[in-house]
Amino acid sequence: IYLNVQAEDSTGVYSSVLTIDIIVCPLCNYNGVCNTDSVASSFLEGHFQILECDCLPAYSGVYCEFEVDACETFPCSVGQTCTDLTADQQGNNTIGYICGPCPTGSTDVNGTCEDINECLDSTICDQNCIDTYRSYRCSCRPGFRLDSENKRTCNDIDECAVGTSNCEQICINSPGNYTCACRNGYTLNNDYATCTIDPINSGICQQCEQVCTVSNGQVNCECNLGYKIDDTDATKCVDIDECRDKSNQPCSQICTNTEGKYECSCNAGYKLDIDLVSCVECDIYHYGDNCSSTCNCHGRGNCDSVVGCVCDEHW
Ligand SMILES: [Ca+2]
Ligand SMILES: [Ca+2]
Repeated sequence: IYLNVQAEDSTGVYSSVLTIDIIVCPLCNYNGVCNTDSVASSFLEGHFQILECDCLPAYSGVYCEFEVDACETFPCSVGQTCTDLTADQQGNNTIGYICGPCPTGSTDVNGTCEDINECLDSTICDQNCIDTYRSYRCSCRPGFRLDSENKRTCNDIDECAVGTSNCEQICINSPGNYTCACRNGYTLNNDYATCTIDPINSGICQQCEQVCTVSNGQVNCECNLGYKIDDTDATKCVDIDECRDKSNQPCSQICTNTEGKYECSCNAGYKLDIDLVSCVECDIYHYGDNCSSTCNCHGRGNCDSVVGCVCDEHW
């Protein structure tokens, strides 16, 4: 559309043609005002122009026809809810959303949720503290085991009771450790575990297969830890099958008897705990026998502790 003007005087002479520029201010859907300094579209060599809209913060689009979803760009921290304000609620404010409270384990620092280092509180764990994203976990020094109920205190592992000591004759439990000792007539070796008979007794003790105690000149045969006197020959020792009594298993899952000892193992999806008798479930990143395989599901599935990644539908 041109708007041309030409004048004609009384003698019939025409003036030159004057083209009048038309500048249109759009309505901006009542959600903004037109910007007189900025042209959105220009036609007819600039003689017909449509101005751009300056939209209210809650609207976008050339003519402010779209209501902005302020949460679309995920302005809040991970784990925080985002609520998009209505245009009325927002008014002239540039921020059109409200973030919910910071998730557990984080705290608001200048509008973003920052991880809390719970370990700065030295009382939060009994022994060791490991700060993790939005959480923490406690761990224990060698010889201790984390309490499975409160996950905070560390309980001594009784190596003598669970049979994981390497003591030959006598085991004495202590907090975080254990010590070995020997029967009367024996001396503890430099390995602090095995025993050697005193030379004075070695002569009269030859009949005993393992341990020999002498009192009032009377020889008594006994056995090392993990062995018992043979029913048919009181000088001999036989291995105790710790796994045989099904009602009183030393292992929480799988028990394998060995000569003088026994070994515990776990079903797939579990690994042997540091006490060497209990089994703990694999963490969320590991699976399989003894949790030795690592899941890498690329965010498209969950790690099953037995079989590994279980993919989401369509993956
Ligand atoms: Ca101990
Ligand atoms: Ca055994």
